[in-house]
Amino acid sequence: MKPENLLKNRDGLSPVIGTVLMLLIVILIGAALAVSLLGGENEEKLTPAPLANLRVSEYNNTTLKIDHNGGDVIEFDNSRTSVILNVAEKNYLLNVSTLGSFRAGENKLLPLKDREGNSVPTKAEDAATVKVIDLGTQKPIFTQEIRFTEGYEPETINQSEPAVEYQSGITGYYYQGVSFSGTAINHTDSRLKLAENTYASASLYGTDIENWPYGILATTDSFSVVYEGLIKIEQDSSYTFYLTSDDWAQLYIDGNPVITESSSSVRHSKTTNTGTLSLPAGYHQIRVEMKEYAGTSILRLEWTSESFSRCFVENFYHEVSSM
Ligand SMILES: [Ca+2]
Ligand SMILES: [Ca+2]
Repeated sequence: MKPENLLKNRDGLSPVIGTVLMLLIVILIGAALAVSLLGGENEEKLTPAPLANLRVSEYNNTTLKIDHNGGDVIEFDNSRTSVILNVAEKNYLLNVSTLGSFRAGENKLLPLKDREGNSVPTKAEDAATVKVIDLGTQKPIFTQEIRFTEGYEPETINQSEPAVEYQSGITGYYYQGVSFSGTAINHTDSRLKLAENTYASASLYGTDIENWPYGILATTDSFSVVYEGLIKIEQDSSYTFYLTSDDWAQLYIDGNPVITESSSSVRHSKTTNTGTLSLPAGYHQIRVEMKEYAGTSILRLEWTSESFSRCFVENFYHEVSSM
């Protein structure tokens, strides 16, 4: 029987269509229930609100300067982020579309204009509240109550606790054995200037001996360390890194290899390898891997750019979440 004939045969078809419809309705209700029960929770897990440490650092009657002091990149786009300015008991939804991506270490000038292009009337001594809201999750990223001071840092009356803070230092994860596995012992250091204090290496090359390896691992042979954190770049420039190690070390920035060894099982005496790359101002992820098999062990990370001569990297930070 052809389908069109089936449809015409009302007596024979009704129960079939009825059953199919019932099944469809049951499936649709089930799917809708599943989405409503699970969807919200999953959505929250998949897309957490961005965490960022923002702060209004300057006011004049046409702009607010906002500093990004750490955390996630915030997309300043009217469809993704709202900035609400409350002043003289009125709320203004500011036009943020000209600002674009806002990353840690940057500052941006936010025009005091609403989305219709009207200037927001403000003056020095006004009390105001600035709220930044993530539209994807409808969660506030940042709130600051301020009193405007013309051309200067406004007085902060109150502000939300920063969701994330950057503290100085890079964290090392120390492992027994050379495979970066097992239980790590953590230690946060201000720079990588390390040499084993047996043999002559410590006195020859200098070392922050309290950081490594004594006092952290029970062994000074057969260990591996991964340092992870952030490096703050003060200005857009080309930077050359010098990574000195015994027996093996590699450097990654923002996940990209900058200095690598030819093989994971290389063992060499004190060797300095270099890598050069351009970095924009702001915070960047940094990772240093090091292995010591036996004998002397050394690790040093230095750098240079057109604006400073070779020295130890000390612009390290690590993220501390208060959520
Ligand atoms: Ca050793
Ligand atoms: Ca060695």
